[in-house]
Formats: sequence, structure tokens, C-alpha cells
Amino acid sequence: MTNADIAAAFDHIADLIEYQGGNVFRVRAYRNAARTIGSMVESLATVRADPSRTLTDIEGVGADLAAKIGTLLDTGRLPLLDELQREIPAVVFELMRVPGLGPKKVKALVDELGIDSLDALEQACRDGRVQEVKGFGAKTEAAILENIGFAKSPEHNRLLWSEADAIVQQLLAWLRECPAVRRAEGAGSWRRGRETVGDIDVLVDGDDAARVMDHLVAWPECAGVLLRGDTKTSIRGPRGVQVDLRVVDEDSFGAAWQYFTGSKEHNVRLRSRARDRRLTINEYGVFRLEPGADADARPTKGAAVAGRTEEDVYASVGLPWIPPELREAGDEIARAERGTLPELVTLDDIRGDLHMHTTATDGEDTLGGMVRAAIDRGLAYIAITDHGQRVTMARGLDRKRLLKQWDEIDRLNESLAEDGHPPIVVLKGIEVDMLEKGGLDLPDEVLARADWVVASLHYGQNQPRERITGRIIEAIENPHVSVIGHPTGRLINRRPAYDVDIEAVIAAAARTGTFLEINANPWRLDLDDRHAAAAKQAGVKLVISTDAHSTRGLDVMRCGVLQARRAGLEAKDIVNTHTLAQFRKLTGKA
Ligand code: DGT
Ligand code: CA
Ligand code: CA
Ligand code: ZN
Repeated sequence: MTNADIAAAFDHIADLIEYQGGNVFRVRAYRNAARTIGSMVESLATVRADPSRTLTDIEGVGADLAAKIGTLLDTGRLPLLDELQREIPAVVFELMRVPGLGPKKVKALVDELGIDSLDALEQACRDGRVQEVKGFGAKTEAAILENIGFAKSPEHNRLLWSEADAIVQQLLAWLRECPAVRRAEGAGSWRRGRETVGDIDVLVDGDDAARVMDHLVAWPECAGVLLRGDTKTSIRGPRGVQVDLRVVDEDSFGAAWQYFTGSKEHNVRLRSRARDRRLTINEYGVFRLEPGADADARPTKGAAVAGRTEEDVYASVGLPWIPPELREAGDEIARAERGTLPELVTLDDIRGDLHMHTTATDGEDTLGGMVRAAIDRGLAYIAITDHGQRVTMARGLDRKRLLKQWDEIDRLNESLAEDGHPPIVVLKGIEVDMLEKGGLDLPDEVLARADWVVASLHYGQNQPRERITGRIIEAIENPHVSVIGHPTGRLINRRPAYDVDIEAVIAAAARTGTFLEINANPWRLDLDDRHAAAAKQAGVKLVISTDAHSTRGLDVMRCGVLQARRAGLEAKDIVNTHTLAQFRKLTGKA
């Protein structure tokens, strides 16, 4: 079982307990553990196998959950989960995939209307039966009807990149243990850093393909063989994902890696460029076409001009190597040709993290814990941005509690600076809420004293486009607001963005010098690559933030960086790549 499987199992248990109306603290414990485990890079099996460590070292994992992880790792199942699944009809899970339908609402639909499928729910909405159920109304019914389409779409049933990444890392480590494998690499949408991944593509350089395939099939995570050929094998991996493995020889590795990385559209453009040069590109290499030869004929091996490395493949058509994140048939080939490809931001460029929570609101770790974790990750500065008072569910901070937290931060900074070289500087921040009726949930006079203000929209997400857009632009125009948090509110696979005129938001941000966030949480990645590129185009600077709710949550920064790279962003486009001194100049505040 991978971390992703175990996280999914715990999330599932949380859903089921919630569905039964069980203890909220139990639900929260499973959810927290799932979140932590889901964002871990190291596998739980590795942690358990290490005699010097224990599973209970992991945030949010106590003795009980550690034992359950052990059972899952050993047997692939969990008696508690089996029991809950026996008690609760399967349709519940399907219905919970509809955005806006939580366990409580689903239970009402199943109990009151006997809904047994998405189709039945759709019909019940059309018949107007749903709005008759207690707690529902005509508006909710209309929203459900709209969201059923979202839940049904195959577009929203793909793995998150971070989930796919956990599987890819584990698979590559397994393949590299095989003596017949000279080199193993991931390709496809995973390598391009897409926000979701349909199937996983891996490539092996090796002479003995049969032996490599045997090794793949013997992978403990292999749940079945879908297809077995001489050079390609497809299996069913963890979480039901398809894995395509291809074995190629050394001379073709670069060409195959390029080909199977895609995107398909990028490859089409590259091939047409090759044809103009009397060349042909395929997964075996780049070949010279003989005069008069048919461009689609399979050329002979002797005619190969490139194939061993990706660099050679691109060079053969007169281009520098193009980073996989850009291979989406945008303007990357034109820019490569002109020599103006961006120098994409990297994780190493990141010096600060400007959005995170502590136990003062809905975070799991204390201020001190978050600061230590940030130091461990080599950050030079962070901003603590707990929720403002509107977020009552998270015990949002009122003026008094916020000022108390800032005093605590002052003292912390003083003690960190005692020996003259503070390892980190902690900025006094807040995540204010844009109120449903307009305005923010803390007064300007308080915000004026902050080093950094994130403004986010959590409530009233169903308001019409003008209202939502107006609320966000009003926040942008507030001189104390530094950045707009997760500007569209979408949750990948779960909930579409609220109805916002993002172009107007970008224009307002450009006009006022307000920053926009790329929220690095793998469920959010908000702004997405397209909007982030548009923001840059308009002269807006972006902030990549983890929005961490635990120390582990700080590790999702890489997901945000990947999204920024897909947007073609460079270090200079990102606020938190700057030194603290530069950052202070940029904000004119801290
Ligand atoms: P996914 O799996 O839906 O997340 O997206 P990809 O991009 O991983 O797509 P996939 O797995 O179908 O194929 C992997 C790569 O292999 C794709 O990006 C380009 C290459 N490829 C696959 N089939 C074709 C094809 O018919 N023509 C061309 N030119 N390339 C292909
Ligand atoms: Ca794929
Ligand atoms: Ca594939
Ligand atoms: Zn937040």
C-alpha cells in the first residue's frame, strides 16, 4: 500500500464516521492523519522498516492510527473499514463526490428519498423532490443538479499530481532494484507536472525487456496485468491507476523519453518542424528522410541522426532542450527558436512562505512548531496568517487575539535574534475574509499594523459573478491587502471555481500593485497555470504559498512551484524568491 492508498483509506473512514453522525474529533483525527500522510514523500513502509523510528513520530499519528497503518501495510485491508463499508450503502461514496454534498446531506437524500445512484439523484432534482427534503431548498436543488455533471465528468476522476507522484516515486525505486534496469524514468503528464494525471507512463533503458516486465508484474503494488507485449506492459497499480511501462534501448532512450513525455500536441508540432527539415521523429529516434521517400515510412536504423538524449532530439531540429512543463503546444517552440525560453523558477529559489496557520485557528501545530519546521526547510522568512474572525468554524482571530499573537511573534523574533544571526524572520500576518456583504472581517486600523495581509473569499461562494468579482476587487483596492489568497476557490475534482471575472481581478491587481497567490495545496493549485501566466503578462507578481495547516503542509511548496513553472514563471516573477530586504522594498510595508 502506498501513502496515497493509506491516506485515501483514512479519508474514507472519516467520511463514513461523519455519515453515521459519529464523533467529530474522531473524524478530524482521521482527516488530519490522511492529510499528513498524503503529503509525505517518504513511504510509510520505509518509516516502519527503520528500527530507529516509529510511525507515531508522524504528526497526527498516535498509537491507534500507527497500528492501523501497520495492518494496512501488512494486509492491504482494515477491519474497521470493511465493517463501515458493510454498514453503509456504496452509493453514498458516489453521491459524496458531488460538490457541495457532504455526508450529512447525502444521508438525508438516501434516507428520505431512497436515492441509489447519481442518475436517480439527477432525476429527483428534475422532479423537484430534492427541494422538499428538510434542509434543502430550490436553490440547493439547482446547485446539486449543476454539480452532478461535474462529478460525472471523467475530467474530474483523475489522480492529483501529488498522488500520482507518490506512486511514480515508489515504482521508480522498485524498478531501479532490478539488475536488468540501467535507467528508469517517469514520462507523460506526470513529468509535465499537470495538475492531474490520467495514467502513469514509465520508461526503462534495458536489454532484457522480459526480465524488466517480470519485475514490474512482481511489484507488490501491482493489482493486475492489463496487457503484456514485447516492449510494453500495462498494469493496474495503486488506487486503480493504469501504469504503462516501456522498455527501450540506450540509443533510443532520449527519443522515447521525449515521445512519451508528450504532450501529444507538442509532439505533433515537433514532427512537422522535422518534416520541414527532411527529418522524421518517432519514439526510436530522429531519422533523415531519403529524397523522394514517404514521410510516414518507417526509416531504417542506419539513418538515425539522434535518439540517445532529449537534447540531441531537440538539437536535430535546431532547438534547445525544452522543459517538460512547457511542452503543451503553447508558444514554447517559437520561444525556443528565438532563444527566449524562460528560466523557470525552481524550489531552490524559494526563500519564504507567506501563508500558513497555527493552533490559534485551524492549524495542527503551534507557532513555535511551525517556525522550527520552516527553519528546518531552510526558509529565511515566513508569515503567520491565521484566519480572521469571520471564520468562526476555525475560531478565527478577533482584534484582541490577533494583537496577542503578534506580541508573541515579536518576542519570538527577539529571541531568535539574540545571537545576532536569526535563522529566520517571522512576519506578522493575517488571512482576512472578504465578507459576504463586502468589506473585510478586521478593521483597517489593525491591518495597517500587519507586515503581510492575505485576503481570501471563503463565504458566499454562490453569489453572482458581479458580487464575487466586486468583493475581490474591493479587497484588492484596500491599501493594506498584500495578496489575494486562492483567487478562484476551485478544488480540483471536488468543486469548480466560484463565478469570478478573473481578468478583471488581474487588471485590478496590476493597477494597485496587489499580488496574487498560487496556492500550492495540491487540491487547490489556485491560480492555475493559465491564469498565473495571464497575471504575469499583465505585470502582476505572484506569491507561491503552501497555506500549511501543519508542519508537513509546508512540503507542498514543490507542487506550487511546478504550477508556476507550467505558467512559464521565473524567479523574478515570484515575490517569495526575493531576499527579506528585497521583499520589504517590494511590499513597502514590512
Ligand atoms: P494523461 O495520461 O491523460 O494524464 O496524459 P498523457 O499526456 O500522459 O497521455 P498518454 O498517457 O495518453 O500518453 C503519454 C504520452 O505519449 C503523450 O503525452 C504523448 C505520447 N503519445 C501517446 N500516444 C500518442 C499518439 O498517438 N501520438 C503521439 N504523437 N504521441 C502519443
Ligand atoms: Ca499518461
Ligand atoms: Ca499512457
Ligand atoms: Zn489559509
